[in-house]
Amino acid sequence: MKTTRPTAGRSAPPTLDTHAIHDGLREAAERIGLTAAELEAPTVQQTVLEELTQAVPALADLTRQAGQQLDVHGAVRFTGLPVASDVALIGLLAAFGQPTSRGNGAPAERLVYEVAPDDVATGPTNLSKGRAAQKPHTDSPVQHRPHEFLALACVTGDPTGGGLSTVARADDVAAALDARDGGATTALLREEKFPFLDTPLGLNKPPVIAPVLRRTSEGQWRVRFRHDALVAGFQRHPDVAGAAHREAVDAFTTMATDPALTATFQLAPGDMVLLDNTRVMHGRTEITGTAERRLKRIKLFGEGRAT
Ligand SMILES: O=C(O)CCC(=O)C(=O)O
Ligand SMILES: [Fe+2]
Repeated sequence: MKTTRPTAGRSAPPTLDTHAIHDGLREAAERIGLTAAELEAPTVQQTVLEELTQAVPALADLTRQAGQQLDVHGAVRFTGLPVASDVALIGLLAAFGQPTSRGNGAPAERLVYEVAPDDVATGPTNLSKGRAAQKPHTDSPVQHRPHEFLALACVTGDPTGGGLSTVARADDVAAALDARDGGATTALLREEKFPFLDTPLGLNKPPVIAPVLRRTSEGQWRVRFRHDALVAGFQRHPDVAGAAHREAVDAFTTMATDPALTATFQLAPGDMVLLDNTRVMHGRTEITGTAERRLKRIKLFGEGRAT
C-alpha cells in the first residue's frame, strides 16, 4: 500500500502579538535615538533593552515567551512591531543574542541589512538583492561559525502574494530521511566533507568544509545548508566529496523543499520572524510584485559566544 504524506505542510512559527505595545516601543526607541553604528556595541544593546523594558514593562514578558517558543520550535514570529525603528528591533533582539554587522551582507556589512530586489544592480551581487525564490537554507554557511540566530522584519510586503516565507526544520528533514533509509543519508551528511562556497561573490575563496548535519547529545539536529553554496563547492573542489556525498545533498535538498515538511506564511508589515539558524532553514517564494518588497535582516551571535 502506498503511504501518502499530509499535504498541509508544517505549521508556521507561533505568533506573538505586539500591537498593544507598538506605540510605546516606538516612542521609547525614538527617545533613545541611536544610529546603527552606535548600536553595534553589545553594552549599548543591553542598555537599550533595559531602557525599552523600563518604558514598556510588558516587554519582559514578551521576550520570555518568545524565548520559550524559540527553544521549542526554533522559530517565533512577532506581529505589530514598529519595524521602522532599528533601535526598537535591535533592543528587542538583544534579549536573545548579540546582533552584529559581522557577516551580514556583502560586500558591505550592516547591523540592519536591507533585503529588497535591486533591479539595477550590475555585476555579481548578493542573492538577497534578486527576485528569485530561495530554497530553504541557513544563513552564513560559509562562515566557520554561522550566526546562531537570524531575524527578518517586514517593512513592505509583496502585494501580489509573492515573496512568501518558508521554513523547514532540520529535525523534520532528518527524521524523514531516516524513515526512508534507516540513517544512511544522515550518516553521510554528518561527515566533515562538504565544501561550502559563497556565490557569486566568494567563488575564488577557499571553501569552508563542514558537515551538513550534526546531532547534539540530546538528539537534536543542527544544520548548515545552502544548496547553491554546495553546488559551487562541488564544482570548484571536486575532490572534497564523493558521489555518495553529492547524492546525500540531493536527497537532503529534495526533502528540505518538500511542501509536506515546509511551513509557508506571508510576512506583513510590522512582522518579524526570529529563527534559530542552526535548527531551522528559511527561504522564500519568488518575488512577483512590482512594488518593492523590503525586509530588514539582522544576524545574531548566540549568547555567551566569545567574540
Ligand atoms: O527574502 C526573504 O524572505 C529571505 C531572504 C534571505 O533568506 C536572506 O537574505 O538570507
Ligand atoms: Fe537567508
